[in-house]
Amino acid sequence: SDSASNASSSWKKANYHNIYKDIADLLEDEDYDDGSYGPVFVRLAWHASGTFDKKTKTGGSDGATIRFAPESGHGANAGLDVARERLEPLKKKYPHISYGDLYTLAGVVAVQELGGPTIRWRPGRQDNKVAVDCTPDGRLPDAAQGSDHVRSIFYRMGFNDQEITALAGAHALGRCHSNRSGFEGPWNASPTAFTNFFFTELLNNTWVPKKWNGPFQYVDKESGQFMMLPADMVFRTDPQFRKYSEIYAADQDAFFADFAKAFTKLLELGVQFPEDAPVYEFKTLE
Ligand code: DDH
Repeated sequence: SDSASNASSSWKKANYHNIYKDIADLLEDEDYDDGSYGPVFVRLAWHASGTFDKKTKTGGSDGATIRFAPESGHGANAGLDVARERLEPLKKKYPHISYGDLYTLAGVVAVQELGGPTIRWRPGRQDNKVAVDCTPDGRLPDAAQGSDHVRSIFYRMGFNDQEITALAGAHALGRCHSNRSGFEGPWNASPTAFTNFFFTELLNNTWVPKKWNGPFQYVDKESGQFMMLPADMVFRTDPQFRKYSEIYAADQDAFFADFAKAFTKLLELGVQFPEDAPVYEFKTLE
């Protein structure tokens, strides 16, 4: 129909360079967390995409089902309303961008502006207008579990051990919030900088169980300031994962290159891009 074809080409009318700049302007806020919405934007982009199942070709960022109940209320998505609300004025200002494109682009902007690699990104995701095709709960990883679980979740999306390890390096950014996931604390001392510190902290520290009433997690023995989830620890203890953690801890450029490829793949899982959708490589702001 006419309205369907209008909707499917509306992505052409958005100026993604301008939207990139406007998202970048939303990152800093001295009153929020460690001073940046960047980490929670990256988590939104990942959770919007990481529901993909390659066998049934369901889930992923196409449709932007993460904004609808019941998916928005899944335990793994606790706190992501904060990121969606921060971005909502841009959906009003730029009605031609889809939510799926906006949420994934926000992740790209955050990685780049916080000092990470350039992330290739394409527009053209189509939003579901109503709450259809929400994914079942349980498609995102459970932080309390180990390597078998982590592998089964990411193999379902179509990733291999190298890509899984590279993606896990995003835990250089941000922190756990006891009122969201139940876990608490940042992974390193610079949670608003995209670095390879997830791997250096993971391999160089002595990790001991945190003594508290919350869920089981690790704390670094020396300073007591940094944390690891049980599902993070597999990138140290599992030999196949550890092989890549060692490479990324020693070589930030190798991490950046592999992360950039795996993150683009993640954000594109299951998306039917229009044939004429261009690939953007945005310049960071100065
Ligand atoms: Fe994560 N993550 N994540 N994560 N994640 C949390 C926070 C952040 C797991 C669990 C948690 C990825 C993989 C995994 C980010 C990015 C990515 C929190 C804390 C939990 C729990 C939430 C809260 O309390 O606010 C588990 C388990 C896995 C896994 O691999 C098994 C991946 C692949 C990414 C990615 O972006 C590629 C980011 C960023 C944060 C910090 C959010 C914030 O608000 O700060």
